[in-house]
Amino acid sequence: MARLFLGIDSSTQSITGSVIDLDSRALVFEQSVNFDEALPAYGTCNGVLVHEDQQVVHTPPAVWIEALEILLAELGEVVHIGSIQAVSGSGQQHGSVYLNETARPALAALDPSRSLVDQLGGIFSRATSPIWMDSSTHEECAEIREALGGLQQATAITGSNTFERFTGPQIRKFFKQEPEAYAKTTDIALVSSFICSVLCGEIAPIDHGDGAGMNLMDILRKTWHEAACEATAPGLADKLPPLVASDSICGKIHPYFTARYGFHPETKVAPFSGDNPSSVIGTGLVDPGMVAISLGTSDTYFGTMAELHLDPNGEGHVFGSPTGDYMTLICFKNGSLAREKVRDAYGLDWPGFSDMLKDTPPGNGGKLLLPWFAPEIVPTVLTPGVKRRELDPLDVPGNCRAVVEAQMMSMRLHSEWMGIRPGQIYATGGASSNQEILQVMANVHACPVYQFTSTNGASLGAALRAAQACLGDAGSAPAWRETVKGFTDPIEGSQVRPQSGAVAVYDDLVKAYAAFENENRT
Ligand code: ADP
Ligand code: XUL
Repeated sequence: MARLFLGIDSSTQSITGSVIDLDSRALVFEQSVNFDEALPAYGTCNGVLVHEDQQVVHTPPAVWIEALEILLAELGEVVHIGSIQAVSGSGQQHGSVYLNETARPALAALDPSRSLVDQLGGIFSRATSPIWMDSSTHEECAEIREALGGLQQATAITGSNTFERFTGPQIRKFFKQEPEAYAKTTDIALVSSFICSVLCGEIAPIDHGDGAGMNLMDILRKTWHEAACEATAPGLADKLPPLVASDSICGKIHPYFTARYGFHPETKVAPFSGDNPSSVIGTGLVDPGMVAISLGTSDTYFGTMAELHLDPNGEGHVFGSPTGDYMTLICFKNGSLAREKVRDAYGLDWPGFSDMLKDTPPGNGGKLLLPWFAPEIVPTVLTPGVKRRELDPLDVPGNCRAVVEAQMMSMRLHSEWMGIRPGQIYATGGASSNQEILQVMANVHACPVYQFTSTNGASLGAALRAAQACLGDAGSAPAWRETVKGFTDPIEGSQVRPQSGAVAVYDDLVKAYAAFENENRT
C-alpha cells in the first residue's frame, strides 16, 4: 500500500492541501479552496474583513474550519484517504485564535453527523482573529519592548524585535481593549495550532517555528519566556499550550475525521508550523547555510543556520527551523515593486529591461541607486525616496542595472549578521524567471543560483514534515535530505554561475553601497 502524507496550509486567502506518495516520490494531490469564492457569506475580501481602520486586519476563524471541511471533501474525491499515514500543516504566521471554556469539551466530543462549524461556532472568546497584516499595535510593541529592556534585549530574548503583527503585541491589545473577553479566554492558539487542534480534537501544541513569531518564546531555550509573557498580559502563560519540536507527533486524528472522511483511525498528526518554516522544508533548505531568495511583490531572503545569530539592528527575524536548526526571514519591501517602477519609468517590458542588464557591466561603473520607492522594512526607512550617486536619471541602462544591483547588495549586507555566506541560492517567485536578474544575484552573492518553481512550498513542506515525524515516531527518522529528495529539486539545468571578475567588483562596490545607504537613511 502506498505511504501517503498530507500537508495542509491555511494561508491568508486560501487553504491548500498537498499529498505526497513517499515511495514513488510523487505529489498526488494539490488543491486549494479560496475563502472569498467558496465562503462568500463571511464577507471576506482577499481572505480578510474590511475594517474602517486600515491598520486592523482580522478574519473570522470559522472561515478556516469551514474551508478545511471543503478541502477534505475534495481530497476524498482524488485520494484514498485511508492510506494517509500522517498529517501536518502550516498556517499564516502570527495570527491568533481566542478560545473559551467550551472549546476543550466541544473539540473532544465532535459528532460526525454534524459539520465542524455547526459544533465549533461557539468556542471563540473573540469572534475574529487578528492576522499578520494587522499593524494596529504600535503602542503595545513599544510597551513590551520597553518592559524587556529595549530593542537589543527584545531581539536577544525572542529572536525578533517587537513587531506589530507578532502575536504578543496583538494579545496585549486584546487584553487592554477587551479585558473581560480576555479573562474569559482559556486558550490562545495560533492559526497553525488551531487547525491542528481541530484535527486532534484537543488543544494542540505550538511548534518552535511558529512559536518564535510571537515575541513570547525564549529563542535560545525554546520555552515560553516568563518576563515576555508577563509584559504582554496577566495570566498569559496559563492560556498558552506547550511548545514542541515540529518533527514530533502530537496525537492521532479525531474519530470525527475517520467517520466523516475515511481517515485511518491510526493516522498520526504532527504539530503544524508557520508557513515560512514549512516553506524552508518545501524548498529543500534542509542543510545549514542553504539560502532561498523569493523575488515576489516583496523580496524575501530566508535560510537555515546551525547556530543562533541575531540581527543587532532588529530588522530580520529568527525562527526555529523544522530541522531543529534556526532559520531567518528577512523581508525587503521594495522588491518587484521597485523593479516595476524603473521598468515602467522607461517604457520597457521585461525583455527590454533584461536587455539593459545585458548591455551594462557588473558594478555599473560605480553608479548607485537606493531603491526606496516605498518605505523600506530592511533597512528601516520610514520616509521613502530614491537617491542616485553618479547616475543620471536619464541613463536608462544604468538605472535598470542600478536597481537590481542595489537590491542584491542590500540583501548581502543585511544578511551578514547570519554569519553565513551562501554556497548556493535557490531563487523563487515571479521575477526568478528572469535570467539576467539571476545573473546579478549570482555575481553579487558570489555563488551559483538555481531556479526553483515552488508554488505551494508551505503545504508541500508540511506533507514532508508529516512524513519525517511519522518515520521518526516509528523509530527510523531518515536524514532530512533523504526525505525531501525528489520533491524539492531545483529546475534541471537552471544553474547560473558568477561571471569571472564580477565577484571582486562587488566585494568593493558593496562597501560603497553601505556608505551611501548610511548617509541617506531617515
Ligand atoms: P507574490 O509575492 O504576489 O506571490 P509573485 O512571486 O507571483 O508575487 O511575483 C510577481 C512579480 O513577478 C510581478 O510583480 C512581476 O513584477 C514579477 N515578474 C514576473 N515576470 C518577470 C520577469 N520576467 N522579470 C522580472 N520580474 C518579473
Ligand atoms: C512572516 C509573515 C508572513 C506570513 C504570511 O513574518 O508575516 O510571511 O507568514 O502568511
